[in-house]
Amino acid sequence: MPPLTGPKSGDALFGSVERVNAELFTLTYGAIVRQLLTDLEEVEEVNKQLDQMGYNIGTQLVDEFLAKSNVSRCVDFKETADVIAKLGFKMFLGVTATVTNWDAEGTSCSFVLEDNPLVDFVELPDTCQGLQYCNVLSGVIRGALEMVSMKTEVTWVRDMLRGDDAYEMRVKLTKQVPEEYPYKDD
Ligand code: MYR
Repeated sequence: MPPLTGPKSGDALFGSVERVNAELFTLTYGAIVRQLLTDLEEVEEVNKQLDQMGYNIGTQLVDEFLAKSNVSRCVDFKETADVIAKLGFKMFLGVTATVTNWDAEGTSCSFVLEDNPLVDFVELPDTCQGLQYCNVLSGVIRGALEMVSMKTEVTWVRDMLRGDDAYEMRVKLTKQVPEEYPYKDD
């Protein structure tokens, strides 16, 4: 039998499979955005749809995240933000984010991404001004956080596709529903 060619170690093979999946995901997302731009008249509508898609994904993703990461419940929003930036982004996007620009109350912060695999191969034509290409990601964060009782508003403040020097997503905690103690004290 001829010797097998290709990656020698399991790790290398796994790495290349992951990379192919990431590329497929990036290209598929690009195709979805393109289709929405064709189907919907207003860019604003496309932005809303991408955010809603992300929200739906986020509400599902959180279970997988909690199961795989083994993180226990965070004590506050700051800790949650760190967990998302370091573990959440890494698990689902393959990169980490920096948490920065906290407000005095500790209820608003930014996630900064220097590298964003979602936009590999993407160039926005001039006709797409106003398109929030990465809205799926902000939707994911909003959806995932809602599943752990945190209502948030998530907006993009920097976007390299629009010429900024990084991607910066602002996350504002608007409501935290306290978890109910499951047993009654009699
Ligand atoms: C807690 O506060 O109890 C922990 C909650 C952690 C929520 C983690 C949500 C994961 C979101 C994944 C982000 C993916 C970005 C692409």
